[in-house]
This record gives sequence, structure tokens and C-alpha cells, in this order.
Amino acid sequence: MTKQETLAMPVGVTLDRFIKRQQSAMPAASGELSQLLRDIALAGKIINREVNRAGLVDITGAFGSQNVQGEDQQKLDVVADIRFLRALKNGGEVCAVITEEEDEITYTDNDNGKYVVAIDPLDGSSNIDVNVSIGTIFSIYRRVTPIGSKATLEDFMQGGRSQVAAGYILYGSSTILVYTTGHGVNVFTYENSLGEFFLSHNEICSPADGSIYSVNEGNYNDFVSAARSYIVNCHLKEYAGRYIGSLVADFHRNLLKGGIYLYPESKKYPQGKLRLLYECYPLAFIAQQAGAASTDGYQDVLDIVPRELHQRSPFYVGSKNMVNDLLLHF
Ligand code: AHM
Ligand code: MG
Repeated sequence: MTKQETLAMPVGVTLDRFIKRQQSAMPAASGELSQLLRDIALAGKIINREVNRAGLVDITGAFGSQNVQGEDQQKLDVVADIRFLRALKNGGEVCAVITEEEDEITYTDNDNGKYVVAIDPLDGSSNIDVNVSIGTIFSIYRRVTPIGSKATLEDFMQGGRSQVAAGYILYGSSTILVYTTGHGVNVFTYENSLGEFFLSHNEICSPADGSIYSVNEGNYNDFVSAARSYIVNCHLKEYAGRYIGSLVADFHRNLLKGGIYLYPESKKYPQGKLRLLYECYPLAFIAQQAGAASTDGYQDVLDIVPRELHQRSPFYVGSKNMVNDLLLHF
């Protein structure tokens, strides 16, 4: 260590600088995607602030309205929805957005934007009131309709393999932003006092094997038989059961430590509970980029053909060998 370093340790690579470097490595890049990622990071910082003071300012608790899936909205869901939509509108790179909280496509009044975004502004919202980790999940596509025209459903129905970037923000014991543009997965940790995300895990590589399974086992009797049979297999192998009930948190732990997350189809949710466009696709893309895998039991989640904005899907994601084991039960 140099004398200078002992006096003042370098702070590391900020998200901004990292995005800029990635952009310069691609001479054809126009910088719009970079700006869009920065807009999402900025909204994430604001949500982080709201989440952290949630208990202080009476912002938690039901808002008294329901979202399109008929679930109670929490105040913070609404706040996060507004914040992300505002950031995406003001940024100018995005022509249309779908969010878990809005029934229809939201237009940004910028038909010249090259991108569309699918986002779950605050996932795991039933955990807000009890101080458990929650997250934001996002997925970005280059529009297929002509620039200058109004975006259409077609822009959102491109399928998981057309994502140009995807990521999540986990508001946990520390706040992290994880994203991929199809060139590996990088993790940035938020430094509160500096107000910056810093690179903390470069090009993460998920373990091929794991011994954690994450599922709401209370629904065991309602699950499809393949999922039940795999869960019995987890018991026999004495895997550790870990279920936070916040998808981003469960996914992130399994990605780093090795494990599998399961949300099977059940009597209550015959199509599965999770939404394809803004929950399953982005996490499936990140999993693939980190060397993990995903399936709906029959095909890679990235290959599922989308039919509607709020489509649900069974979702199994995690360590490659665990997902392969699971598939033997279907
Ligand atoms: P939400 O989008 O309404 O928050 O629902 C998604 C959440 C996931 O974060 C979590 O993994 C799952 O629903 C938990 O569902 P359950 O309570 O049925 O186990
Ligand atoms: Mg959600």
C-alpha cells in the first residue's frame, strides 16, 4: 500500500464511472442506455431514502386502494411507482413504461425515446411494515415501433431474450443495485454518506451447485406434483430452507451462495404468482448472465412467449445443477 493510500483509501469505482467505461468500450453506443440506467439509479436512491425513513414518517400501511391484480397497495408501493415513472419521464430516453401498479401502458410524452421499461417499483411489499428487505426489479427493451410514433403493446411483447438490460435494487441490510447489459452481472453497494453506488462485486459467477431451497412451503399441498416431488428431494438431501418472501432478497442470496427459488403453479395461482415481464424475465436474464438458470418447468423462462402485460408464470430460478435436478421431476 502506498503512503497516500494509507492516509486516504481510494473509494472505488462509482456506478456512474462504471457505466461511462462500459459505454466507451462500445463505440457504437449513443449514451442513451447509460443515461437511462443513471435515471433508474437516481430513483433507487430516492426510494432508499423513503424506505429508510418509512417507520418515521407514517408512510407505511395500506393506501386504501388496490392494484390491477386486486392486491392492497401499500403507501410505499405508490410512492415508488410515482418516483420511478417520474424519473423515466424526466430522463427522456424512454417512450413507455409498464409497472406492476398500473393496468395499462404509461406513456412518457416522449415518443422519441428509444426504450421501453417494464418495472416492479417495489416488490415484496407485504414486507414493508415489518422492516424486511424489499426490492425494485426492472427490464429494458429497445422499442420495435418507429421512433417518433406512439409505443404499442408490441414493444413490450418482444420476449425475454430481447432485453437489452435488466436489474434490481435490493433495499436490505445495505442497499445494492445489480444489473446486466448482457456482458456479465455487476453489483453496486450504496454508500449513504456519499450518496453514491460503488462497485462491490465485479462479474459475479453464481455457484453451479447449492444447498438452499426457497419456497412458500405452506402452499405445499396446492403445488403441482413435480414441485412437491422436488421439495421432498430437498428434504432428503437436507437442504436448508430459506424463504424471506421478498423475491429480490431470496434471489440475490441464492445467486451469491448457491440455491434455488421456487414459485410453482398452485390451486390459488394456476399460472404461478409472479409476473413474467417485470419479475421473471429480468431475474432470468441476470441468472443466465451469472451462470445460473431458470425455468417454468418446461422451458427456459427467457423463451416463454409473452401474450399480455401482466402475464403470470411459474418461476424456478437458481443454481444450474439444482434447476437441472428440478427438471427431472417434471
Ligand atoms: P408482490 O409483487 O405483490 O410484492 O408479490 C411478489 C412477492 C415476491 O417478492 C415473493 O417472492 C412472493 O410474492 C411471495 O409470495 P407468497 O407470500 O405467496 O409466498
Ligand atoms: Mg412484485
